[in-house]
Amino acid sequence: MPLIRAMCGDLDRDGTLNVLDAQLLLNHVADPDEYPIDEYAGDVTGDGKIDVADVKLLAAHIISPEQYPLSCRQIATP
Ligand SMILES: [Ca+2]
Repeated sequence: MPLIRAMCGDLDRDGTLNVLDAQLLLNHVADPDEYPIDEYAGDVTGDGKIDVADVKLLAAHIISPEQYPLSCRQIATP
């Protein structure tokens, strides 16, 4: 069975990007211990850390995907 990687920005892993994903990311930024997330999916700016910039980009992307593309880092596959 192949390993299924989280989709960039899809924090609730339901296969779509919507406001619930942005809410989860915001919750995580506010309290990382209480709201753990997939770090690959959450770092939508691709700078190696998850902060308010990721929340803003994800929210902008949900509204206008073509204008605000996500750029999660590529992770080397074994
Ligand atoms: Ca980031």
